[in-house]
Amino acid sequence: MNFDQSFLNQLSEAKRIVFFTGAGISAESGIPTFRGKDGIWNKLRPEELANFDAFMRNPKMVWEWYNHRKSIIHEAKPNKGHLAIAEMQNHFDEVTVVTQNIDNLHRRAGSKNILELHGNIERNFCIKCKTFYNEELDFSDGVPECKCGGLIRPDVVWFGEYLPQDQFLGGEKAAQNCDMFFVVGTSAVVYPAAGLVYTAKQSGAFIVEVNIEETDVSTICNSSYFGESGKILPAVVEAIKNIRNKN
Ligand code: BV8
Ligand code: ZN
Repeated sequence: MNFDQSFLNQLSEAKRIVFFTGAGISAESGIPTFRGKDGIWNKLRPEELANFDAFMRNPKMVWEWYNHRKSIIHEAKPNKGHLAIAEMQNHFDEVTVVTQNIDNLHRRAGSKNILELHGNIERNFCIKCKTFYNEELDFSDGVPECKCGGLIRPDVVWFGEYLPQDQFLGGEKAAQNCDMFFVVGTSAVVYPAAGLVYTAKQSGAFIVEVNIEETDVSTICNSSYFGESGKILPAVVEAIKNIRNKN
């Protein structure tokens, strides 16, 4: 992998780095992306299913979509990209993962400092009394119900809903205080998450994109590497190891 010199210089100086990730980092684990050239949901727009009105209109259909995705996620394992990000913790003072993914793969790969902007598919809660249900749910009536009679939904952020404030503020703080900000496997079209790339840029971070194709934020990146994150990120780990060994 040929990295440009300005990128390697930044890598050798950087103390605090952020990985802002999207569905693309989990693609090599077999989890389909939403958009992009191989996005499986290209025909079924996520905006139409991942919203509260769709859930109230047809909770069974929305649950079928989430159960299908859950079964894929349960079978999936962290890939070389997730593992490389976790390994960065051995080489930098502070590594923060700010993810739009709901699949838990960063945690399973061993990353410690993770902010989940769009929730987590493993958690569920009652829309009426807000009780959390993290264990097996009873789908015998099609849609799981709470003891209080309210419908249970997945604890993910749907379109039109606010992001969990602590997670988003943590993401903003990390973006404002990092030396390098990696944008990995995201089309960067969903806001306010995508705004973090601009926050990092305005705060003076060196922005690095890793994606199989150009995105809406490519033009503001200092370095862009086009290819699979499962190949590029391990090469970044090798590069930092080489730098550290020489010093
Ligand atoms: C909000 C969680 C305030 C659940 C998701 C008009 C203009 C601008 C904004 C808006 C607008 N109308 C509405 C909005 C706001 C809206 C929004 O941004 N809409 C856009 C789409 C127009 N945002 C919201 O509603 C947000 N909330 O604004 O609150 C508010 C509140 C009340 C009233 C008013 C305002 C909440 C958004 C949260 C949506 N939740 N998911 C679930 O997953 O079921 S969305 C969904 O998109 C994903 O889950 C993910 O979290 C998010 C981003 O997608 P990506 O991760 O980037 O994935 P994508 O498929 O797009 O891209 C994959 C990339 O990987 C591609 O680039 C591909 O090339 C690359 N790739 C593929 N393979 C690889 C790879 N790269 C590297 N290696 C590979 N191997
Ligand atoms: Zn309840």
